[in-house]
Amino acid sequence: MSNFDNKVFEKRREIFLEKLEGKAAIIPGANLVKHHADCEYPFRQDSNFWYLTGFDEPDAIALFLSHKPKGERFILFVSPKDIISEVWHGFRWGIEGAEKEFKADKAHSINELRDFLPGYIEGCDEVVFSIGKHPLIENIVLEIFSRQLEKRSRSGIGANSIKSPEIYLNEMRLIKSEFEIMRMKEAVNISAEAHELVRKSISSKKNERQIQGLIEGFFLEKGARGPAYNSIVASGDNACILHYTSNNSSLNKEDLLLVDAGCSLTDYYNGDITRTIPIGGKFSKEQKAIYEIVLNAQKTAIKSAVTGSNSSTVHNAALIILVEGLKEIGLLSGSTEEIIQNQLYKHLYMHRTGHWLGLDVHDVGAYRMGDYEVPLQNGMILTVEPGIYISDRIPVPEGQPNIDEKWKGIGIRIEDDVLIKDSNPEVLSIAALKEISDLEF
Ligand SMILES: [Mn+2]
Repeated sequence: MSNFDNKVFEKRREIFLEKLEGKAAIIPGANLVKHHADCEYPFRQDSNFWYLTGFDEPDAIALFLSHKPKGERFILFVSPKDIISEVWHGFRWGIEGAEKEFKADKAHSINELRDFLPGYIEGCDEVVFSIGKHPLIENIVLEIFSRQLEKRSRSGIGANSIKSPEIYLNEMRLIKSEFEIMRMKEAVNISAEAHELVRKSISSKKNERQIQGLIEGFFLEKGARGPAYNSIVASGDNACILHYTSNNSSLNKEDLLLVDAGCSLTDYYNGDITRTIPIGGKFSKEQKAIYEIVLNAQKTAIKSAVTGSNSSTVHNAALIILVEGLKEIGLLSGSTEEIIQNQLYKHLYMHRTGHWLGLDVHDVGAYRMGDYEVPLQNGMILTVEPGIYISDRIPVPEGQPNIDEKWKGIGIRIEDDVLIKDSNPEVLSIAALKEISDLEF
């Protein structure tokens, strides 16, 4: 038996097929990726493929044939059963399992893709396939498509264009169903508990790597698949490297520790949380000043994450507080409007304030299209993660104050996962404490 509720995937397929309106979609799963020699990275299914099938094996392809009658619309190509292979690499569902357990209307061996694909897509209005993302089968798809184009010029029937599946799937995945919200809460909650564990154990840890071990061990203990992305465990000045992942410096009591980590569940729902805590239990005067600015910016930004608002409004809400706070302590000068307009803060805050979160950590869905801002709607999940990073890596913009040594090496980010819910954004990561009084000991 598969571990996941088939009804969830059936419902999604139904909606997707309805949206396709006569088109045929080819959605490939992920392949194994080589780590070194004959060793591979842990398997990670493609999120779109997972979303529609719940099938967790490499080298599979799903077809969605909205031009065919009911009962002939969902086709799976999978690795066939093979005892020797399974002894070496593990269980496979095979063709029969794909039909019985995963409810494919028909399943085939992946080795037969070239034979069956032309017949399946014949008669569709358009082909739906992501060009440039699936090099192993793109040639096959393009070859079949161009053969049908030739036929079309004689018969007048057949697909004459290839569209991206993102048009249909991003829209679906951006709004989380009740079931998905439940799974996201689980992922975020385990992630938040891991941050609490770090806070409570920090005084006995000597190296960033031990913290990473603690967090990722906790994820596994809780039954998660593992970290959703490379955990960032950055003490002192390392925190000013946004995607720091070497995680191997010793911890100094005078420094802060920035941890950006979240787990991925077995069904791929992800948490993404950042906390910054004083390693020795006390913030210095300068650290506290910066922390207060970032926390204030983050809380204000979360409040603005309401239905009908948009991600730029949330970003700007944070930005205004950050800039005004930095002006107050002499790290920026001039009018707030001008500083924001000319991006004179970018040596201290160089990223956006949040992103969608779901099956992908930077989940699918547009934030804006040209000048049009995508409005926040109930069921969207947005991270809110302002920060300030003070180092001399990026030159101070002309006219802005030089940075006094006492500020350098402070890097702070606070990130929560927020469910959009009318005018009351729900902070899913609330279990990870962030008030100064909670972090000091
Ligand atoms: Mn994030």
